[in-house]
Amino acid sequence: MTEQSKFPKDFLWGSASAAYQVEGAWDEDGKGPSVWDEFVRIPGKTFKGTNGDLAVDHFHRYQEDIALMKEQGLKAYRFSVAWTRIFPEGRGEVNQAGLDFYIHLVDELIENGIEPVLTLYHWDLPQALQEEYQGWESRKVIEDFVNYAAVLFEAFRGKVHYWVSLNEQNIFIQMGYMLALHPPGVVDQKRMYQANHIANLANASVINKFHEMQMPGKIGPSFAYTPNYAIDSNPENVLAAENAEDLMAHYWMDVYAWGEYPIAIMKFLEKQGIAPTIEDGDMELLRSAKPDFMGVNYYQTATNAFNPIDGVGQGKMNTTGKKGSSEESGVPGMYKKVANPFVDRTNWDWEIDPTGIHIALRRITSRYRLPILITENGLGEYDKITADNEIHDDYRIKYLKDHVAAIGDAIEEGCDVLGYCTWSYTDLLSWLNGYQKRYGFVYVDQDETQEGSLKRYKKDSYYWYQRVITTNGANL
Ligand code: BGP
Repeated sequence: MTEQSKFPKDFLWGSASAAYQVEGAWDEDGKGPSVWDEFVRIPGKTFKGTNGDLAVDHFHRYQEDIALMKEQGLKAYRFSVAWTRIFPEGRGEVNQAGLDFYIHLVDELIENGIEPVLTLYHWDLPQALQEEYQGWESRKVIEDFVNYAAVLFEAFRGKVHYWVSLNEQNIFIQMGYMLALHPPGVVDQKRMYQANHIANLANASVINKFHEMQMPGKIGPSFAYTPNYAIDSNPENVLAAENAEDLMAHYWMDVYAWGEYPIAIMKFLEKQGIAPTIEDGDMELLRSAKPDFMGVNYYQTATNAFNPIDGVGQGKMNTTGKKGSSEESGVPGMYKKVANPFVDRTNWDWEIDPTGIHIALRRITSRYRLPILITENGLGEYDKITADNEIHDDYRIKYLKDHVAAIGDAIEEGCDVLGYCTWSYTDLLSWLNGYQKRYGFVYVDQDETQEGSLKRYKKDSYYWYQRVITTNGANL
């Protein structure tokens, strides 16, 4: 028996990627180097030294990939533009050959009835801007980012209706300036909060530019939201969860939606001398920018407990896929992360919690009253290809099915969800985890040797999503 669909008629059933993770062709057609092109060459930074020089060669195979999307019935494809294809040095003359790649990509999507969702920035900052003025640490980046975005706005006016400003600012800033796991590989919280403030100003400026240019369509940031729970009802643990939610979520989403930093967190940062310097006019700018939706990348929840001022700090992440290898982690005086006894974990120790996306959608709806575009959700796992070139990823189907069901429930309760992009469409390069952590509907023969045939194979989840799309989510 087919159930009734809980999803709106024009719901965007989509899937996502990012330039550096799929394109390859890292120096073709005049493309300049990005900070990732440099960072991956530092020994020990990525799993088995993988890089995106070739990735899954989407740059040369986008037509084949789009044909697979079309056959599957995909309604939307989220991709990012590599800034250094448009401006090899970050600014100056437009590199027409680089822009042409995206013009062809967008045209091909539209011809195949797929709505393009364009991410302006998915972490591949021009290396030239990093060298010239330290990238996100200088206010000069604001003008360069707006200028770059405006070129894309004009090029795709009327063709692209959904735009993502910054992808996971919370991740690239924290990984880049606190954990040194992403470029520029810095460990300095003062610099981190300053760079983050400047990224907020850049995000607000781009959103304002989009609206000033009267672009037809919608723009918003994509936030990596990990809803926080308390381990139990011990008030100290509940307060720790509140701290985590304020420090790790509201510190970004409140700025996007309202142009305000959470009060308790600003006090906390000021006490430690690491609060950002806020200049005249900054808060007015942040308040003036109104995103049309909140983009949400949801993978997991976090469970928290009390952490004393001399308690645990940052622990090591699991980037090897060896279950249980991640270390305890927290912010002294605020919270520490503990294992949730009620959920399962992936081999990379990410907690699997479909109810968490329901909670995420409810919280965002109640707090910000904004439409939500789910810009990423998915399961990174080892996949095995059989002798007949089949991939039986029933674990991924289960993960996605449970999350889609939870989204349906949130929609029924009144959350305005515009669409759902799984991460990812094809298998691709995971920044720190190489190729063995796979996410796609489409298996790509590529691995850490980076010598795979690059052939594409449909996984079982490909056919599952095809059915979901055909029934508009009624048949999961
Ligand atoms: C998000 C990023 C993606 C993607 C995904 C999966 O944070 O926006 O680019 O990589 O997470 O993460 P990972 O590759 O670390 O498993």
